[in-house]
Amino acid sequence: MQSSSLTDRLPAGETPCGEGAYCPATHARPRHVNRDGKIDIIVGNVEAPSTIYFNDGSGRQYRPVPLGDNRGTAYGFAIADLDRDGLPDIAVARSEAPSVVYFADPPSPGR
Ligand SMILES: [Ca+2]
Repeated sequence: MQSSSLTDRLPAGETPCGEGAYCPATHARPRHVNRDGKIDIIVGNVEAPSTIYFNDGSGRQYRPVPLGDNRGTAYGFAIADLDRDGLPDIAVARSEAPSVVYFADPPSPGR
């Protein structure tokens, strides 16, 4: 019996987006999402939350953090400090769902 990882079983160009399921990725961009100086990766999906992969600094380990809901298709991202609070915000362009902006929360005391 031959075994394979979930990624090995996916069609070319697809990425896993949930346990026991996959969704097509529509957009992947290296970006500075937080301000740690390390390049992170943000991936848009079809009918699944977009995911930010935070770089641990090695460039080989990334911590996935889902972003938003599972509606529509995310096809573009812009990262900028839109509200001028000094923290990066993320705008997500989507089809078949409203586009959204996620404003970064300032760190709470103790974080
Ligand atoms: Ca901001």
